[in-house]
Amino acid sequence: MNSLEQYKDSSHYRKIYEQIETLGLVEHINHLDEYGYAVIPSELVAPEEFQDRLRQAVLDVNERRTGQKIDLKDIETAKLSRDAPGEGHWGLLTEDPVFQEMLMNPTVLAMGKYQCGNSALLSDMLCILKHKDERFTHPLHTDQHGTPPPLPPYAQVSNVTWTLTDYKVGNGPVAIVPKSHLKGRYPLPEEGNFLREDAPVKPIPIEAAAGSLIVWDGRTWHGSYPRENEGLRMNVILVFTRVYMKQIRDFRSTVPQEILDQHPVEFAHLIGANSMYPFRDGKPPATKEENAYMMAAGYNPWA
Ligand SMILES: O=C(O)CCC(=O)C(=O)O
Ligand SMILES: [Fe+2]
Repeated sequence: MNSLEQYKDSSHYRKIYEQIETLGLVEHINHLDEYGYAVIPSELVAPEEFQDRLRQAVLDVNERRTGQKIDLKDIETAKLSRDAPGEGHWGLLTEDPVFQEMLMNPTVLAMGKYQCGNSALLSDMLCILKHKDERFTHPLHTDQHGTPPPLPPYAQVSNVTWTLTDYKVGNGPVAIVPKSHLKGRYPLPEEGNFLREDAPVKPIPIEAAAGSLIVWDGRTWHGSYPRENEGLRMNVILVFTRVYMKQIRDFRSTVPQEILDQHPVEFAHLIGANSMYPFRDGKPPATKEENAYMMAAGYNPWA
């Protein structure tokens, strides 16, 4: 028996699994377990109108941060003004309410929690805009930096990539090595450059229509192909992590109370606003209830 199976007979697992069933995601978690990634079609994610709001919000962030205005109608021909293969913008959560809605999207949360438990944290949220450029951006790596081998039999990080344009060969898609989550280690530097003729490890391009989620395990080896076609590839990436891990972004000291007030308490849990560590004022929390959701994580991978 797989060492994780024994923990499925629990309220923590059932809570997540019921949501997975309700949302029609069972075949996708099965694919994720077997291959280390899954592609979830846009019908199971969000309506077209929401997808357009997201695309516009990404273009607005890019304009605020780079000064380059790109019209939504031009994304199939646009070129970034920067002399690099792409632009990445971290820290999107407070840039636009649409990113907060995206975090609370049931399909996104179900996949993040399936991999990192009910106590999962948002580590950060970023967008990448990529244009035609021959240069290599991402050699093979995992997103679970600093987690030593042998890796545990569950994800410590989950990448939920929301595609905003079509991912296909030529469009600079993500490159994934199927089943590499089972290797239990990070790729070695000499295994990274998968574009070399004699590359020791060859990934496959992951095709997904705009609006899909591409979800992968923090242990999965992946990279990215250069974009050969005109126009932009755009995405928003939500990185989830386990409650005991350090988040990429310090949301606790930076998200204003007025934003927390607009969301259910789950939002505060997700960004770690009420995490036990680091201690507030150097002291443990006053009541056990405050951290019960985090303490539960020590007993079950889905807690
Ligand atoms: O842009 C890509 O295709 C891959 C980016 C990546 O490595 C990641 O999101 O973790
Ligand atoms: Fe990555």
